[in-house]
Amino acid sequence: MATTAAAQAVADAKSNSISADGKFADMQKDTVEVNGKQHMTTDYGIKISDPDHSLRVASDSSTGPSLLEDQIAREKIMRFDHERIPERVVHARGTGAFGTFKLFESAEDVTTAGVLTDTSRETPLFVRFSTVQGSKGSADTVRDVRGFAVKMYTAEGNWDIVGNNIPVFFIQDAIKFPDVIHSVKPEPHNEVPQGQSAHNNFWDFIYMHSETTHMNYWQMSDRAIPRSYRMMQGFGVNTYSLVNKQGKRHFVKFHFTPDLGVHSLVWDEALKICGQDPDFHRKDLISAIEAGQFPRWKFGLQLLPEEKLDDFEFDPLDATKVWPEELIPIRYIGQLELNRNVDEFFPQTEQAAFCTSHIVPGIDFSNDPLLQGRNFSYFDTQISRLGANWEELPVNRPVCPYMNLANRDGALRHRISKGTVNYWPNRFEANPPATPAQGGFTSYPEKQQGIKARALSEKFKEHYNQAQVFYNSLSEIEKMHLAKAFSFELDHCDDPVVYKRMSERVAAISLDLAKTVAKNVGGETPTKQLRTNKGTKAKGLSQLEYMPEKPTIATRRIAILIADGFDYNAYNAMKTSLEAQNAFVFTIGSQRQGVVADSGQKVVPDNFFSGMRSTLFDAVFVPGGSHVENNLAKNGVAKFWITESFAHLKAISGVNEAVPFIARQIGLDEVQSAKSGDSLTDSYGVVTGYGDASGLKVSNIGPQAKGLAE
Ligand code: HDE
Repeated sequence: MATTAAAQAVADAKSNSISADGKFADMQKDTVEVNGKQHMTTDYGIKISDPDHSLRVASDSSTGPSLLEDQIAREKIMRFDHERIPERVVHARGTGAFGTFKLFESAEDVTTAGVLTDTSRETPLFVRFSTVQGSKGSADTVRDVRGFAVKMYTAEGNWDIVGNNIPVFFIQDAIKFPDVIHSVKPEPHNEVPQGQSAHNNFWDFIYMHSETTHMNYWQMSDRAIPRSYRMMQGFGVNTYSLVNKQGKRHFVKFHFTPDLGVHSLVWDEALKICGQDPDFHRKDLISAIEAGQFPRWKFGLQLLPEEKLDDFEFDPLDATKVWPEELIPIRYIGQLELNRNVDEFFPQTEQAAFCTSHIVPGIDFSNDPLLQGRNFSYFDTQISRLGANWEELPVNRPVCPYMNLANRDGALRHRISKGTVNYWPNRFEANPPATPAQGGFTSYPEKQQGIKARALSEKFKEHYNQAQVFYNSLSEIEKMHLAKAFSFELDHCDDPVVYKRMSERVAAISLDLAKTVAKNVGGETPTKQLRTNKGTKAKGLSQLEYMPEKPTIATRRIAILIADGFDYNAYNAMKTSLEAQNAFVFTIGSQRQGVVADSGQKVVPDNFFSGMRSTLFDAVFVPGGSHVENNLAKNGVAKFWITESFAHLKAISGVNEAVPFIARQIGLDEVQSAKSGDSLTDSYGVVTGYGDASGLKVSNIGPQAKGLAE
């Protein structure tokens, strides 16, 4: 019987019986509706008649002590006492969604993995995005690396790519991971700061470890303050292997490139949003999926034939280095789409658990020393966070058939395995292993030689070249942001040893940058470049290279400011036009009780001026009407909406009476001098005009929205 079941499992896996919503169907087995009319019960099933009072000795005239026999109250409180599981030691703050992976082009020339060769499949998946430093309750928009962890439920087992939105890492050897994380986490004596790398210990670590330089520059760039999870790249970071039918191995790096382009916040916005809406990124993801605006990423491979491993001046197995796209181009073969929000955060996102060591046949590891260490760490951390049977939890279990007669016991085992043996081989030949032909996993037979030593190969010792190329490749605006980021961070360090020698170290990359930073943070102004910088640039490093093919305002948050006496026609025309392009439009009024237009229509705003801030929107529109002079112009908060939007380079638009109002807030000559009857004025992302507003179509705002990343 068991043999037949196992054979069936292999046959099922081979027949690719998993559909795109296969994971959803799988989790339905464990999903219950809580909004129905089913009576409330205890966890052991008895119906509860009074959920509001503990059992106690009581009468009409006195309230006596509670009784120990009250299992109903004790169950409720004790379940509550144990509601939390340990938060992830890093990447504690995050959010996830389900989706699918589609393959457009088979990669059978380099791998046998079904998920990368069978173009008829749609593989269900789960993705969790996260920050690294902060705890579970910290804010979304902090300056930090973002996690981009993907779990694909393939027909041959789960495949996890546990990546980040930055293609390199701080350290080269996994043994340094506790140090780098301790240095960035809140300091041990006072548990400060939260969600920040701007403190002595982190920058001390960076100084002590020049291998962190490259990653540190990415982290100080705009990449570390994304506008949205939907607008950032994902990178596997580590080097894996792909093995084809002939047994030939290619080294590989995995890439996810967002269709919406790569966009960031400006730092002042990011800081303010931390307080104004700490859940900004999670809400952004949830609302886009809810609106059917599914985020998508192209999936690509950088491939390096095994025999070329030594052909570069850097070691391709060093995770502090990128593989330059000029030398190893990205081959895009598939698409990742997120299209279903979780039903419940705790079981589906908090209990989601990833492992770099989860690979499927056709994919293998490399000797990347960081990956080798990660392969131990993730499995171990899941056991301490979720227990031995963590892989049985609905979000973690595979959709393909799985069975291992030896792995049965352990805390909180759910599955009931029938059968009398729990070892292999056994007299029934139950639960036999699979041959490679039957889909059994075999490791790539790599020949290894060397001496046992605590060492890395020579090429790992070079730490600055790629950091210089990264910095050289940024646009002037990105460089300016990076200089400000370094200055902010080092300004928050109060130990002169830390900020003085670190600002000096910047001269290893750029003397100009080092001078700016030293001046801002109180270092000694350096006089010479510590290391020659030849000015070499490379492709794919500046995020401005990742503007979407077609600029779009879909899912961008656009605010329309109104008060009593606003021009209804202009309001309505703009709102309708924006919504037709799938923008998320919010009416922000002087009060939420209702605002009356000049022509008498009443509109109930989504929020009032002080309830929402300009920081939470990508653009703002002000219709004309008497509301401008009677209300907005007298309201400091409304005025600040415009000034602040302008300071954050948002697209701003207004018509008629709104034009001089906008002009006054931003002091822009072109807008100020625009006269009634002039055609559109379009300057610095501010689009204004007079008349019936018919010229103010979304097409005028589109180019401004495109410039938002700046
Ligand atoms: Fe992680 N990392 N990591 N990491 N990592 C964890 O595993 C670790 C590294 C990354 O959404 C932990 O389940 C070591 C690189 C993401 O659940 C832990 C090393 C990259 C997530 C762990 C690294 C990552 C984690 C903590 C150095 C980018 C969140 C909780 C060798 C490629 C996954 C957990 C999620 C989480 C260890 C370095 C990405 C402790 C030892 C490089 C996205 O196991």
